[in-house]
Amino acid sequence: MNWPTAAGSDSRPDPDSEYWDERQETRPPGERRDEIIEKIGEQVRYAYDNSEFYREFYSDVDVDPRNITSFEEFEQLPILSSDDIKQEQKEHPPFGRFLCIDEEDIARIYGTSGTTGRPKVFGIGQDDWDRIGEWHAQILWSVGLRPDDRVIITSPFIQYLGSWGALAGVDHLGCTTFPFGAGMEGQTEQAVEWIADLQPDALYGTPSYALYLGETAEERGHDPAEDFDFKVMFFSGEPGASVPSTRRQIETMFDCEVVDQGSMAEMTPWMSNSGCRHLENGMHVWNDIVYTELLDPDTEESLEYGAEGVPTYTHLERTSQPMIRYWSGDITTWERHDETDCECGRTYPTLPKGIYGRADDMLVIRGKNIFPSQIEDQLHALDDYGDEFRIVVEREGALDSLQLVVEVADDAETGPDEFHDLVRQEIKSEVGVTPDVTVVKQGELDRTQFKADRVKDKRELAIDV
Ligand code: 8LE
Repeated sequence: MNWPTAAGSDSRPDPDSEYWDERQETRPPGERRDEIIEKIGEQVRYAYDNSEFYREFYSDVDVDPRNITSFEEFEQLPILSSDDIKQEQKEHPPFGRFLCIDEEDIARIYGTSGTTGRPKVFGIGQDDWDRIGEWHAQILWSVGLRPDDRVIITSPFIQYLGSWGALAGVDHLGCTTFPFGAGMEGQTEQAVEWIADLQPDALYGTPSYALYLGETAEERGHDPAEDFDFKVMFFSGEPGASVPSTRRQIETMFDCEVVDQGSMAEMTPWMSNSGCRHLENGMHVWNDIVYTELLDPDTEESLEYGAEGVPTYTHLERTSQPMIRYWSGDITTWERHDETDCECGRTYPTLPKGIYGRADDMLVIRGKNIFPSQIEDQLHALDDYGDEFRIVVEREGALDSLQLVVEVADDAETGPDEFHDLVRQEIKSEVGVTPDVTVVKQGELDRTQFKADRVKDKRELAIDV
């Protein structure tokens, strides 16, 4: 087998074709697994031969990292965590000894975009970047994009790999790209006018930004459905596009298809989790592009279809900074392709509810496990919801309290008291804990131009909301 595959092909299918590569996308899963394990073998051997980090990391394993031939052997390799990356990059700055190419051969440097702690650094070689563009183009084809489409990218062009990864795919597919960005003062108002003038066919961003954009458009007298006329919006970065009521709200507000995508920046090509134009909700797992396991959060054992666990990712053709068995810390469930009600005919597993949270975002309040995305789902389903909320968790004596600050819509038909009681009741029936609810006017809470940050857990942090 040729490993890695040659990058740089410009060939594209016929625009009427459903598939970029029909054989690859629709083959029997068993056949695909044979290819995946071969690629895993090559990837692990390559990392072992070229990275001092992996040689050290695998020094105690009972299998030969230069000759992995089965999934059973592969599953004996240790799990790599985000802390391992941070520690390694601290000790061997800036890239860590994951880097398997010479520093001078790095074509692009990206990083994590968080504001606290040492950022993680990603060095990507040109071949890897070219392959990322091709894979993203292939996946965007399944989303319904075609070369004659015009696509606006409305997430920040910072170190964030979401924007750049989307751009790489859209460029490779041959669309007209409009890398607009986000995050500057006044940029959302400008985005509204640019979109109304230029009429892009598709938009990429975060779901919370889409709602903010739609709200801003309405404030400026536009109807986003009529005046923008998007065919499809594709999202990554946070839950939302697979939170049923949020998804419906975006679909209705913009009258277009919504597609959820995204794994993690480390795992770029991060579009390897992606909905397609036929999927009702959730994402297919393109596991011959990035191999994905679902592991038990406690035992790290591999889980069957139907179970809930942590997606753990392995690059299959990465020469610059490969990640092998990388623990995402996210929570999801998965199912076999033929259990999914999707007409597309692809034979990948599916995450029917998307990624609904990070294990460390899960709030445990009075013994109940609560994901912020569950609360989001309930609120978006209320007609008079004003589109933004905050969660505050506090310890009062021995008991934890769940406090919600919720906006009521300007044109609400219910009064604030009635809305308050409705929110209390709906949330209690969903999560089993009665929240203290504060109702505020629409627009009172800050909107995000990037990823929403809606939770303050004051049990751990003594900070003001
Ligand atoms: C639910 C995938 C990308 C580049 O958009 C991104 O956000 O990468 P990043 O900044 O490394 O953040 C990764 C984390 O964002 C994931 O671990 C997960 O918690 C969250 N995330 C990304 N996409 C989704 C998501 N959560 N649904 C998604 N579609």
